[in-house]
Amino acid sequence: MSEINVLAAAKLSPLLLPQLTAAYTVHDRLHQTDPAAFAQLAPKIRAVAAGGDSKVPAELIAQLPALEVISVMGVGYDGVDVAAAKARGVVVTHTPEVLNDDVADLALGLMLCAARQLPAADRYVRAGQWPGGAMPLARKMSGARVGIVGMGRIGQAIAHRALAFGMSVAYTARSAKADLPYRFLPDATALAAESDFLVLITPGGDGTRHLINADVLAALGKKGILVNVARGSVVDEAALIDALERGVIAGAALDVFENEPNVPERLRAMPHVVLVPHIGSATGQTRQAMADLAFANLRAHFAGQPLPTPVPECR
Ligand code: 8YV
Repeated sequence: MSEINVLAAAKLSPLLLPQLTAAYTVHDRLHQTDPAAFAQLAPKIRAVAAGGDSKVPAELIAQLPALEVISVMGVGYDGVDVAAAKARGVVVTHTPEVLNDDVADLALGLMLCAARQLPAADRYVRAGQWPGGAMPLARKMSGARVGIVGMGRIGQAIAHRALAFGMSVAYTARSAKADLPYRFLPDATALAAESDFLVLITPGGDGTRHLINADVLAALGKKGILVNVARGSVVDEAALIDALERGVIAGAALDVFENEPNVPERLRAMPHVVLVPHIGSATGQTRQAMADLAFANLRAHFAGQPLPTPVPECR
């Protein structure tokens, strides 16, 4: 164990914590559990380890005068105040690429679940309803139109998979990507109007808060299905619940929510909505790769080597 003090900003993955504690002196959520002890120790903390959904606000950064690096085990880092970190010369790292397949796989899985009503079909068999007759007919997914909001690495992995289902792919993003063969639409409303499935995989944070609002859902229309594997904050959840209840859209499949791990009762009550607990990257293989990369960033920093994956703002 070295004398380098690391604050775990949230409950860390069991795939990361042992590596960290073997190399550093780790203080597990001390700022939350023992503020007095934290105040004593804070001047010695040189690194913060966090998860994709952890909060590392400006106030916490300000309490850590010796802080050098924040390592996020996740591709999303909207919980970290990167501007405050940069202003202090603190570098932020994340874990891109290694989870692209898993999140894209889940997106396609959720599309199938929503279109073919797989969770409801499973419940139908278990409840012994089959002998009483067949289930209502579902919706075909192959050949449908998918609109992807966010065409980064994961968006492209989703598009690639959708092509194998014979789907047509369109997208919206901050700007058109000339090297991609998919149709670009200028905003989410225009994209929704031409999509059967609207799949969200754009970063969270202030820039995309409630990007999907009542108007976008109205444009998606009564045959449309919303799939969110991005961040809960991207969707106005109250507007979504209202749209689902009133039949403004056909259905939704959601991996992320505005106030995780709390999912509104009105959403949970709707049988045509598919709900999963933020499992986009949650396979053993991928979480191991993410943990290893989060650790490799810290190790490189303290060895004075180039960081494997700083966030774009810190490159
Ligand atoms: C997990 C994620 O929530 O990578 C992200 O941005 O949302 C997820 O993979 C988390 O980061 C695991 O620590």
